[in-house]
Amino acid sequence: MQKTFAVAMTAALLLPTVATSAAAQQEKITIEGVNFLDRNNNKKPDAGETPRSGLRMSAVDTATHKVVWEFTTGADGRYKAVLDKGPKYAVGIANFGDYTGNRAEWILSESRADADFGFAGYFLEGFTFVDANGDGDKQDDEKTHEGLIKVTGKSISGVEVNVETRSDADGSYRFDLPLGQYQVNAPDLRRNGLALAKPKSDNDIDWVTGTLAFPTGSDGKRNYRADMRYFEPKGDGALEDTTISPAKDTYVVGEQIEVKFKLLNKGDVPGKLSVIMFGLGSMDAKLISLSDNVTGTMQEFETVNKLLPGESITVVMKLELASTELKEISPFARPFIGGFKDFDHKNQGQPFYRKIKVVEKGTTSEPSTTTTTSSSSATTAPTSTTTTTVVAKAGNKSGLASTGASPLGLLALGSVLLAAGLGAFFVARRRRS
Ligand SMILES: [Ca+2]
Ligand SMILES: [Ca+2]
Ligand SMILES: [Ca+2]
Repeated sequence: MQKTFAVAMTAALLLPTVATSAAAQQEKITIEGVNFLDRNNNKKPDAGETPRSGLRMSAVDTATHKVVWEFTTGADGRYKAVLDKGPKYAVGIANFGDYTGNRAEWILSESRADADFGFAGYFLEGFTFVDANGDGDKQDDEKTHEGLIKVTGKSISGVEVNVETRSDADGSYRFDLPLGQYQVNAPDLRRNGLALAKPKSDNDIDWVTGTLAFPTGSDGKRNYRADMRYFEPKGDGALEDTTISPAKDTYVVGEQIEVKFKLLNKGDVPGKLSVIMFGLGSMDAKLISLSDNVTGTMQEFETVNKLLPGESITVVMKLELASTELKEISPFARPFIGGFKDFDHKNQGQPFYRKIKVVEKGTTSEPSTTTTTSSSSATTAPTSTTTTTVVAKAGNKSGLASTGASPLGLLALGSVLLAAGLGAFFVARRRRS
């Protein structure tokens, strides 16, 4: 800045000298041109290429190094220097800022009308509209929207860039950006019931992230394209195949179980799914682990990633049972996916709810080792004897009658057929009493 200021001061002091020394009949030359953003990089100002305003320009006599003309461009980006014929001049721009130019200066001693400066920036453009027929292009009857397309990032000099625009009536939009690193974000049109359509070509923005980062800094490209086509999705998340392992009729407090189920995207829009564990109170179990494809608590969690249409994941949760109050394991997928309503509410997991029976340790109805081991061997013996007898006789009906099996034996037989362990246990208890 200081240097520029010094140059300007020098120019101011010199100007009167130039003026007085210039004879009235001094022949003049005119150097003029335009400063513009050269989108198509052909070094010529074309229709639609934005003029660059606010540029400080100067003409320097190359022999004397004296500044003989200074100017700052206006909205049209144009300049016009009328100079004495004779010297050779260097006409240039003080500071290109976050741009590069196609040339640093013009060295001229004759008039020139197209002494232009083309600036290089980045150009992002494309179309955004509701692609009702899904063909990838915008037909006249297809609507645009009011959503704002946003670009954020930093220019090479570190200036924060945060700009936004709407599309024109034809669905087109364009950004002129200084050299830098940027990301474009597609408008969020969920409130309008619109989602980004599945990409049909490289022009389409990623429908999962709705963003495009550019440039990478290595591709040498200046023109970027990102089309943002929308459609009305029919979201459908589903939950299936809930299992509890080990599979048992009865579980004991303190026991660990593994609950597994599948989350599926059966709709046409990518999105996260969230799950509520119905019937699982905070005191009913302790969460040992949750598979890393979901995040949240024991009672409520969501997928880490969006699921693509047709994609499914298996969620595994390990629980330590803590209460006999737990009656059902019922994972339920919330009827929303990717922020859109679920089209089919019947497949959120309801058909796969699992009943569960949890009992306190020691009250299990299974043959209890504590009962038998605490009993004397004499008491235990009749249990096994009875069971053995009944089972043996069950195989021979006539034998059963002839040997005169006790009514107790017959009762035991029924119990044995229903639940062998249970029957035997009661028989043993009754005999003892
Ligand atoms: Ca051009
Ligand atoms: Ca279309
Ligand atoms: Ca569903």
